[in-house]
Amino acid sequence: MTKPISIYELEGAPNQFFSPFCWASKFAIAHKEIPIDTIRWKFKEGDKIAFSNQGLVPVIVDPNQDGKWVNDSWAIAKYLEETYPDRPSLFGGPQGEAAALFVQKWWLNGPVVTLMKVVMLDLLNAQTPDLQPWFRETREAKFGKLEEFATGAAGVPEFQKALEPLRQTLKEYSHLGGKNGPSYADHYIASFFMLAYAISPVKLLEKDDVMYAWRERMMSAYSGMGRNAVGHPESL
Ligand SMILES: N[C@@H](CCC(=O)N[C@@H](CS)C(=O)NCC(=O)O)C(=O)O
Repeated sequence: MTKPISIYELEGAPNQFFSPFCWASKFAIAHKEIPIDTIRWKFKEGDKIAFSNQGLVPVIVDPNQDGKWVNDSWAIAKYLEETYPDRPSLFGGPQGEAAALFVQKWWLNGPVVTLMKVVMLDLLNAQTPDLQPWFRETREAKFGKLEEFATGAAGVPEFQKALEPLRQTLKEYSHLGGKNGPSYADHYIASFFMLAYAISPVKLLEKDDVMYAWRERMMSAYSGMGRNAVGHPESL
């Protein structure tokens, strides 16, 4: 029997899991029909993952492979695909693997910034008071003064506009993985909606948007892993 894969997962308040990269890996593990064992991890707990020679989560540890560890969400997806080829595929083959990486790069280089503008102050406020100065300093190094970068709900139209290529695709296919269900590209994008769900009350999508129905499908997938998470139902 396949033993659960452990994942070091970022937790803010109790059961508040807001790391998109951790969510992407959790969706991918669930897609491979492998149980997940979450090891709660807080910002600045680098010592707990020092064995991986770096300081970011997700890190997974696979007891089915002599406790092999892998860090970085993309490396984890590729590891799962290579190690569990007989389980449902994350990429649908080598062509799909490159396409999934493209989706990820496109997302990180464009829409994600518009999303971060919407949720940034909620994300800051989600941090415990002791972590807020550090969180602000590290994020301001990247985005500039947070109060100037952040838009809150006023930035939703810009985010929705950035979703247009996804929207046009999801008008033709139920998922980025095609007509038969989600692939890793879906997991990756959905993971950022899980970030928003975990920390922000802002409504990101209108009910008549195909993206809304897709997000519903993704939240219900894998026994409702997303829907059962602690978050803001009023944001849906
Ligand atoms: N490229 C990495 C990014 C991982 C990452 O940035 N993780 C964040 C959590 S969302 C982290 O561990 N941050 C710890 C820190 O900033 O000290 C991946 O895809 O896994």
